[in-house]
Amino acid sequence: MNTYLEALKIKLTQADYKKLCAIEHPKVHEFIAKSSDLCHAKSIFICSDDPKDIAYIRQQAITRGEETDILKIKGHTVHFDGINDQGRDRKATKYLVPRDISFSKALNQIDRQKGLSEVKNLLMDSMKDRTMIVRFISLGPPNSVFTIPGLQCTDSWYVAHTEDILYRPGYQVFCRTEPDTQFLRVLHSAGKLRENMTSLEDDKKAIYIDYMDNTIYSVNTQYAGNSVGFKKLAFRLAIRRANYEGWLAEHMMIMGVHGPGGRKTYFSGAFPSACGKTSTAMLPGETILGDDIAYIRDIGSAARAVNVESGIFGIIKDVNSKDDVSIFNVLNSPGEIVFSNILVKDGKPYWIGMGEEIPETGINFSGDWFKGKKTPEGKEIPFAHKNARYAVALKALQNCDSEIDNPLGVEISGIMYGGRDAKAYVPVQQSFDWSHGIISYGASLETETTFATIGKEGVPEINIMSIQDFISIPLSENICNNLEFGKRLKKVPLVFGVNYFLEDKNGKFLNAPQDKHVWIKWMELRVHGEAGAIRSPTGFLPKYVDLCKLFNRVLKKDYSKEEYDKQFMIRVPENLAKIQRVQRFYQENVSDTPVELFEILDKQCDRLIKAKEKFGNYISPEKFEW
Ligand code: SPV
Ligand code: MN
Repeated sequence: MNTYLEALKIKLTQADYKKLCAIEHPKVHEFIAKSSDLCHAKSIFICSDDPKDIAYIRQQAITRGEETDILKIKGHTVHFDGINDQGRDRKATKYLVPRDISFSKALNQIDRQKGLSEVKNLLMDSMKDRTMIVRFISLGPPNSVFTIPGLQCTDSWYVAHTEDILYRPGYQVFCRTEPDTQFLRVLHSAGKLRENMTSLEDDKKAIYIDYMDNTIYSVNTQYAGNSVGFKKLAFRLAIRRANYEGWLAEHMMIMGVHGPGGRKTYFSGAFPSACGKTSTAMLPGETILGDDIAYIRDIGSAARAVNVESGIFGIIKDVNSKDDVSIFNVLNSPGEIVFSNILVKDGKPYWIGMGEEIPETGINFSGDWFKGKKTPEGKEIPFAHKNARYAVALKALQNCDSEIDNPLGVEISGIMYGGRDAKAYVPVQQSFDWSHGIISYGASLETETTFATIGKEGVPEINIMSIQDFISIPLSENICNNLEFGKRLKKVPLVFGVNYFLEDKNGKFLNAPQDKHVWIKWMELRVHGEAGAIRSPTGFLPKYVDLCKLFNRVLKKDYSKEEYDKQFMIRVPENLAKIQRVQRFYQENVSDTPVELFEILDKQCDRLIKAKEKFGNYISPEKFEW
C-alpha cells in the first residue's frame, strides 16, 4: 500500500479516495499528502472534472463568500481582492535559486533553502479549518505533443473555480500518465482572511518558484495572476523547458484572421499586459484561439501553436460597446463569468471606461463604497480597480476559433510584437526576415509599466518579447532560442512590429483603437503576397493605397494621406535613441548577448543615418519608394 495514499485516506471521502486511487502516479499522491501535511488541511476535496464536482466548487465559492452572486445576469459572479492584491506582484515573486548558481540580475531571486523555509513557514497550518481543493488540469490540448499536466492544491474555491474557466480539465490526463511523467505542482493558500474574504496579510505575500522541483508556492494572495499557478507561474517554468527542448513558450495571443475568399490565416502576437493583446485577438469578424500564452513547436517544419489555456482572464477597463464590441456583448450576456474588482450597484457591474455613468455608491473591494470614501491612511478609494478583470471560457464566445483543441495546433503564418512606444515605431511594419524581426521588434520591445503589475505606472522599460518578467533562464539564451527556432523552419512566419500607442507632438494618440484591425488585415494580405510594401530603414511599411482601401473596407472610414504621413513617417532621432537604449540595456544587463543582436541593430542604425543624410530627420514613407 502506498503510504502517501494511506495518509490521505482519513481526510478524504470514500468517493474522493477512489478518485485518487485511479491515478497511479506516486508523485501525485506524495505532493498532495505533503501539501496537506504542511498546511494541516482539515479535509481534502478531489475534483475529478465531473460536472457535479465542478458545480460544487462554484457553489462553495459563493457559499463561503469568496464570490458573490449579486449580479443580475445568470452565471455572473464577482470576486474581490484586497487593495494591495489586485495585480501581479513582481516584488513578492521570486525564483528559488540553489547556492552556487547565478541567475541574471534582472531576475528577482532568493536562495533556495532560505526561500523554501520562508514560504513553508507562511503556509504552515494555513488550512487548519479549511478544505484543501485538488485540481488537475491540462496545459494545452490533452493527448498532444504540447500537453503539460498540472496539479494545484489550494484552499481558495475562487481559485479552483477560476481554473475551471481558464484551463482544460486534466483528471483523465493524470489517470493515463505513466509514473515517470513530468507534471507541474502548485500549492496555494489565500492565508488569513478579512471579513470580506480578501487576504489579510498581503504584506506577507510570497510567490516562489522552485524550478528544481517543478513546484510553485503562493501564499497570502488571491489575485489570479499570483494564485492561479497555471498562468504566469507555470509559464515561467515552461519557458525554461521550451528553451532546453528547442520550442517556444510565449506571452502571445493566437487569432485566425479571415481573408478574401473565406481563407483563414493564423497569427500570434506578443504584447505586454494592457497593451492591446486581448482586444486584437477579439477583433470583430475574426476568431480567437488564445489571448495570453502560446506554446509554439516545429511540426513538419512549420511553426504550429496551441493555446495553453482555454479561457480569458481579461482586463475589463475600457471595454465598451464601441471599441470592443465582441467582449462587451459577452460581458452583457448570460453565461459563466467571474468579474473581479469592479463596482456592483443594483446587480449591475461597473468598471472604468465602460462608457456609462458610474453610480455614486455600490459594493466594491472595500465593502460598501461611496464616492469620496477613503482608506484609513486618507487615500481615496476608486470605485473599481484599473486592473479589474473578467474570467470567461473561450468556448462561451461566438468568435472562438474552431481549431482551439487541435492537438497539432494551428500553423502560424505571422507573428507580431507590440509595445507601448509613444515616439519611435510606426503603427505597423514587417521585418526584413526572421532574425531582424526577433531582434528589432521582439528583443527591442519597449513599453511602460502599467496597472497590471503592482508598483508605479508609466515607467519606461525594455520588456523582451513581453516576457521579461517571466524569463527564468539567461536572457541571452532566450533570444538565441528564438533566433534558432525560426532558422530551422522551412515555412518561416513573417514577423511584424506593431505600435498602437504612437503619439503626435502634443501627446495625442495618432490612431484610434479600431485602426489595429486595418493593420491585421494588411498583415494577412502580406502573408499571401497580395499587398505591396515600402522598404524603410526599420522595416517594410504599408503603402498608402493599400491602407486607404482597407480603412474603407474594414472600418468604413476615409483615410487621408495626411494621417498616413504622420503615422508612418520615419522618425530618425527617436529611432536612433531607441536603438541606443536597447543596446545599452543589453550591454549592462545581459551577459553573452548574441553578437547577432548588436549586428542587426547596428545595421538598422546605419540605415537610419544614411536616410537622415539624404532626407532629414523626419521622413515621409514615399521617399523610400522607388
Ligand atoms: C497579464 O498581466 O499579463 C495577464 C494577467 O495576463 S496575469 O494573470 O496577472 O498575468
Ligand atoms: Mn498576460
